[in-house]
Amino acid sequence: MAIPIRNVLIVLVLLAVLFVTFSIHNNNTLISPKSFATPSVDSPPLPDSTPEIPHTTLHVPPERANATFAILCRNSDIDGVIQSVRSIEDRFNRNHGYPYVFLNEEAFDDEFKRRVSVLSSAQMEFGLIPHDHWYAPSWIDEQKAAAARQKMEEDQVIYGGSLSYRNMCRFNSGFFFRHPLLQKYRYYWRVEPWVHFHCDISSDPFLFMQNNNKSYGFTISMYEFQSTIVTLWDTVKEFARANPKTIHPDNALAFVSDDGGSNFNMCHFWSNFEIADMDFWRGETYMSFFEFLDRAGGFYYERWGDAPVHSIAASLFLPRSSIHFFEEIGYEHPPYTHCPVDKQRWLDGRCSCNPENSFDYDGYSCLRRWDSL
Ligand SMILES: Nc1nc2c(ncn2[C@@H]2O[C@H](COP(=O)(O)OP(=O)(O)OP(=O)(O)O)[C@@H](O)[C@H]2O)c(=O)[nH]1
Ligand SMILES: [Mg+2]
Repeated sequence: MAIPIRNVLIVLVLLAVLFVTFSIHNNNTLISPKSFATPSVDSPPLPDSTPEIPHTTLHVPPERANATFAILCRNSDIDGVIQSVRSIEDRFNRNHGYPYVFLNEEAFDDEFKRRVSVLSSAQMEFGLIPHDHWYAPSWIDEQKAAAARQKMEEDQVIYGGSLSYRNMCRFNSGFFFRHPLLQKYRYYWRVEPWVHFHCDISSDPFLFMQNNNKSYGFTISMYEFQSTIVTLWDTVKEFARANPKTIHPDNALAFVSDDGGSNFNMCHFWSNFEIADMDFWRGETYMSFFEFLDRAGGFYYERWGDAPVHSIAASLFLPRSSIHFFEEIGYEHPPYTHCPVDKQRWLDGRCSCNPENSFDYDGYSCLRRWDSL
């Protein structure tokens, strides 16, 4: 008996409907929420299945010194400050979270604060320098100071004609550690715009200072321009004669003088990098030394730098053992770089500097003298 074509078609349509219904059911099973909740062992991890571990749990080590970064700068230094903060964060502070204090004799603008704050989750404070901590004191004869600036400018002494540079050197010599925002800290790490930290800093230099009784740490040393500190050493000697007890018996005088103190050999620690104990600057000895120098007027009548002032003080008033050379910290303040020369250190620190270009034993460096103490 022949099957009518119409019946065949009806059967085919029924089969097609059954097939489609079955497929939809299966697909629904595949995309069911249950399948999402229990991925098979072999499934790649889903993006939102990774548990959130708080940043702080991962990175902040248990111990931290009472310390901060200290950055003196202007609003116009923003690009250099960003580059320096990025560098120290990458190589050290992202694992530690030490705070920052930015200081300026003019208020930091919102743009500066906004662009700097985004660089680190560490606390950042922005401070205004009190007027009298920045500008020349009343006993400075401005006419005499202006004449000195003009003469030094004519003689092409670096920053010789600049008043703001002098304010900065005096502030760094005697005032930054008295700023209200720095009062709560003991140790500071000075950072300037446009510096580079070239190696991973795996152990905490602040804790090193604290646990080893170090008061002053440096990476680069060099000779000062004689024309900027003509009467500085005579003034230092006057202070030392009047206050002989301030000179430490185990001092590092030989770093700054080759003849037992008659003359300054111009060696100093390059103070754009400093990790130091502010209790030393705040103490009676250094405060009276700074007041003595300040009264003599050389910050304005010459161009005394904070580097020779700090270095002479550290070399005379501290035991040599409390001054530390941070060999492992690759550091560049253009045009000079200290790069670890020890091969293992350089490798372990994943350093981006070339040890062959390290300033350490350059003819203009004072590190050889330091080594021979
Ligand atoms: N707020 C403020 N900061 C200053 C001023 N002059 C210099 N500074 C800061 O003081 C520090 C030293 O100044 P620099 O201009 O870097 O001096 P330098 O390192 O001797 O010279 P450079 O080779 O130009 O870097 C830096 O942190 C500057 O940002 C100023 O007039 N106001
Ligand atoms: Mg600088």
